[in-house]
Amino acid sequence: MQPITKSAPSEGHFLHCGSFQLDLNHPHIMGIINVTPDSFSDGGKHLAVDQALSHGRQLIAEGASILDVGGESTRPGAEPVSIEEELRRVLPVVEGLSQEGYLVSIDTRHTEVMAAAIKAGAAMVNDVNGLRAEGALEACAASDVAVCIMHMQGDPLTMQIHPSYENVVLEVNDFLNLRAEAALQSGIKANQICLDPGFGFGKTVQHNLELLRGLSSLLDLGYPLLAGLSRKSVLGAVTGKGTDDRVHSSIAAALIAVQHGARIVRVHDVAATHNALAVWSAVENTQ
Ligand code: HH2
Repeated sequence: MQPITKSAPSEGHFLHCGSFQLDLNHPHIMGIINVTPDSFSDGGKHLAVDQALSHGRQLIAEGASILDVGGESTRPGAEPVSIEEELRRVLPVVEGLSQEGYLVSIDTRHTEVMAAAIKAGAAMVNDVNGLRAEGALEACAASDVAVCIMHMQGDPLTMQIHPSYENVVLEVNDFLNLRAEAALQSGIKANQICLDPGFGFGKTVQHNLELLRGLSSLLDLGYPLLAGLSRKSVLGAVTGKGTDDRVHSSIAAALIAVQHGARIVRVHDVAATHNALAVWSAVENTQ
């Protein structure tokens, strides 16, 4: 895997993220920093600012290209937090890690948090709600950050009650297509957009497996794909393991996602994923 560069590329395929260019000829790891008391697998571990900062440095040392900072759990059934509380949790972490020169992504559904995080140095906005909140598209278009547009059926409080689709891959495809179009209309450039099918967000185990199997068909939309399967319940359903015992299945899922076209994988276990992708890259590059 190649490190990210800070200079504009002359050729190739890049995701433009503020002053960073992510080289999409190689898969990248987005390391997760949940500054929350209640995230499903690492809640409470990185609540203090200095803990979150040192976790971020460690994830970079282990091979992450992007640090995804979130202050609101979106696990199924999670209660929303106030904007003030979310800002209080994420802003010092976004600012600190950006100032250290890292590519920081803000994981939020809220326009106010997006705008404040961009001001604090975030180079990517990762929105599980697909930039559908009022003003979200405009807040992102006002800068040159990258955006990750994710599919979710329903909202975190209720999304796992009765997820239903006629054809999950087609419906996710159509949603992402419409949202990417809306992003372009708002002034966000095509080379700033990546798309995510939203594993676990309003999907049954079967829906998640179908989506992973059909992931490469989403490449036809013409944008890089991000996949987040790390430690998710679909892996628990397949292996029978609890959240803390899903590292191996998460590595398998990340590898399958990359094999099926994902260029960014959002993970908790960066070192292990980095090793797995190094093997994948070595095989791909010796063809
Ligand atoms: N999954 C989670 C949060 N943000 N963003 C993207 N783009 N894709 C995902 O699949 C995704 C995401 C949920 O995982 P996590 O952050 O570990 O848990 P929690 O929401 O409980 O904080």
